[in-house]
Formats: sequence, structure tokens, C-alpha cells
Amino acid sequence: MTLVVSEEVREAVHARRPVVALESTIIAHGLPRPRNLRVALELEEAVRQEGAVPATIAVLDGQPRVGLDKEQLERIANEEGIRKLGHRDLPLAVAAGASGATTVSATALLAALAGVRVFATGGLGGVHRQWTVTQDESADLGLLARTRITVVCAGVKSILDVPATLQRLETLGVAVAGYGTDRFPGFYLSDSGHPVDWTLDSPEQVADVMRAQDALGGPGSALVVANPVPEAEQLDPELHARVLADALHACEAEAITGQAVTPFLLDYLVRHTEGASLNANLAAVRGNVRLAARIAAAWARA
Ligand code: PSU
Ligand code: MN
Repeated sequence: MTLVVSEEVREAVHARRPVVALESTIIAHGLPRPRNLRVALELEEAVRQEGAVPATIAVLDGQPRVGLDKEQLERIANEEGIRKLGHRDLPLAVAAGASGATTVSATALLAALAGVRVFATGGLGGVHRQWTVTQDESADLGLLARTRITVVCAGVKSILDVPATLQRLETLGVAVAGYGTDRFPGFYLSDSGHPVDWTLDSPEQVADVMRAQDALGGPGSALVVANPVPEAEQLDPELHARVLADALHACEAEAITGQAVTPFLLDYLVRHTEGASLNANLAAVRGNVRLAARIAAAWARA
């Protein structure tokens, strides 16, 4: 594939300086305009403040790009017709000359191809409620089972079936650790109500696990670092439960399916919590981006 890696990212990867991959679906389809562009720029700045190089990933005019300039970020945030691309969509978008934002699965794949080992996002996709009927499971999980990358996230989106998603991650052989917690975070919430088996407490410990993955040479799977949103910034759990139930109802009533499900539910939560879910989402992403930069730095020092 004609992967275009920005000069800054290419040089940093080559020199083993810290780099953090950032996804673009959250910008194009996960956050409302005009805040989405401000957030995209802010996240890149946060990576820089922590001493790492940001590499936002997207496909523009059929070119998969690792590292976007400001104009390219603006296109992702504002252009009409920006598609949502999972990893299976990449060759189709390339051949069609299409433009699209990349989900966790497509971003992780392109980051790994560019030699970027650390990736920050909000929440992973996963197994949806009603899975037995719809078979809706995000391609994020399967791709992470086959890609050697460290993903810093606030767990999986709480719109999902969280215990089923944790089970799938186990079945697929994806390593999962809580960061500073033995609870699996709940995206908008600090605690999903489910435990994790492993806890890591510093960027150096995360880098040690990454080194151990490489030394062992097992299947090329990911490491998920599940970093909770600070409790003070989480969505009120009662409000979350109530609005989420309504959102799931609306999704069914409006017969939303496929790729549209996740953006529909996220948008519903934003609109029906007066933006509180957006604030919790952003707090989670910000924390993840900063932690990812520190992990990238520890990894670069290795
Ligand atoms: N997390 C967010 N906002 C998002 C997403 C995750 O805070 O918009 C996106 C990610 O790109 C993730 C995708 O990969 O949703 C999952 O979509 P689906 O369930 O259709 O696979
Ligand atoms: Mn899906």
C-alpha cells in the first residue's frame, strides 16, 4: 500500500524517538463540529508537551497517511463525505481514491506498518449488546489480536456489552492491563464494574511488558493499557445508566445498523446529557494521549 508517512514522523521513528499514533474516526464521526477540530489540535499539542511526536492517521484522496498537517486535519474534521474506515476498508478506499477517517482497527494497522508502536484513543470498539442477534462485534478486536501495538484507551465504549468484550479479548489472546487500577475502566466511567487480571503502574512497567512481548516472540498481538478517566471527571453513573438505556432503545427503534451504530449512540449520549458525556469522553482521551506519550518515551529509552 502507498503509505505516506510525514517527514517528522518518519525521522522520529528512524531515530527511535517517541511517537504516538492518534485515530481520526473520533474526530470525523465521534465528536461534534466545531469542537472536533479544536480537540484534534489539542491532542496533538498534548503529545508534544509530553515530548513525543503525534501521528494522526487517516486516508486522504486514496493515500493512507501517518502524520497529518493542519490543513489535512481540517479536512478530516470538516469535509463532507469523509468515510469511516475500518481496516478492511483500506484497500477499497485506496483504489477508489476516497478519503476517510480511520477507526482503531485501521489506525492500529497503519501505525504498525509505519513502525509506530504506541497508539492512544478514547474507547475501543467491541462486542455490542444484542450480539446474538446482530453479530455486531467491532473489527477492532480481531485486528488487535494480530497486530503488535500498545493501545492506551479508557476501556471499551460503555455502549457495548463490556463483559462479552472482555471475554472476546481473552479468547483472541489480547493482553489487557489496568493502568493504576485493578478495575476495567468504563469509558465515560472510571470503573466498568468488571475486574482486570493485571495492573501496571508506570510507563516503564508498560515498556517492560512491550519488551517481553517482543522477547517471547508469540503471536503478534496487541497490549491494551486500560486507563480510567479520573473519577472527578467521569459521567454521573446514574445519568449514564438512564441515558444509555434510552439510547439503545432509540437505536433499535430507528433500525440503525452496521457502521452507523457507534456514532449514533455516542451522539445520542452527547445530546441527552447536555454535553456531560462529551466532557467525560474528552477527559478520558486527554488522559490517554498523555499517558501514551509517556509510554512512548519509556519505550524509546529502552
Ligand atoms: N472511541 C471514541 N469515539 C469513537 C470511537 C472510539 O471515543 O468515535 C470509534 C473508534 O474509531 C472505534 C470505532 O474504532 O468507534 C468502533 O466502531 P465500530 O463499533 O463500528 O467498529
Ligand atoms: Mn459494528
